[in-house]
Amino acid sequence: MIEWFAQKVLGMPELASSNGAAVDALIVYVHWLMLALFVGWILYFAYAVYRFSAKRQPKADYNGLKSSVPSYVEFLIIGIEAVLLIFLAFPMWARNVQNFPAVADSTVIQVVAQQYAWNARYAGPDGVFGRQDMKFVTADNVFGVDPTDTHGKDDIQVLNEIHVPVNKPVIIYLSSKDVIHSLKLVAMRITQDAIPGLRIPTSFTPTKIGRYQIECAQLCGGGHASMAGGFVVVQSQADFEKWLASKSGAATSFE
Ligand SMILES: [Cu+2]
Repeated sequence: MIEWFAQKVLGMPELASSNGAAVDALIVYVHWLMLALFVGWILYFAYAVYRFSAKRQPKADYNGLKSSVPSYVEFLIIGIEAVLLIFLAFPMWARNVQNFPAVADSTVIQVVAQQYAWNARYAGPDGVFGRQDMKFVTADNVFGVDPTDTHGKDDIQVLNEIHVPVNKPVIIYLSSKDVIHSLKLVAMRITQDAIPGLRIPTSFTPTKIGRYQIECAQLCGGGHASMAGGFVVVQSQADFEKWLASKSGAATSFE
């Protein structure tokens, strides 16, 4: 019912992650509340037009309404909003934080946003990212990888196309090279700001093979819209490994 309403009535975009169902459910509940309020207000409006027409109330009454029903209704609405916030929104966020996947069970990717593209980096065959430091950051080396560290030699770096295997948690460590960007994966129901100087973890578990657009959700400059040229490609484990192997050694242009 919730899924049907989200897709057919609200026209929500395709959902392709296991973590996204809770997001959609919350959006649906909020819409149901708004629908109830809309109907309630329309009914009240019709009642007021009828009850307080010039024919029925030729003379204004300075005392106004004495009923306390409107106050009860207000408190009821506040109560429903509090329930949505305290029992749905807060626990949803708490689950996201508490159930953050373990690095060992996940596809771990570093993403650095820049004007106007998405850089992504994988640890490569050895499973260890090269050592990084701010002082190594250059236009070519946006991840600041230490060129002398052997762990970094096999790291895989790609632009604007992030591949992940299906049904396995993905951890993205997100940062920015220049200004504030925001990684928005609509199909995964993920939005996370990318902030220079911070490395912020975010995670999702893709459930459907496909190619999904990445958008930048913070106005970041003249080419902001072109950041929608990024894609997350969800593949079978075998296809993902094939892709990763094809990129091996193509990583570090700064060496
Ligand atoms: Cu941006």
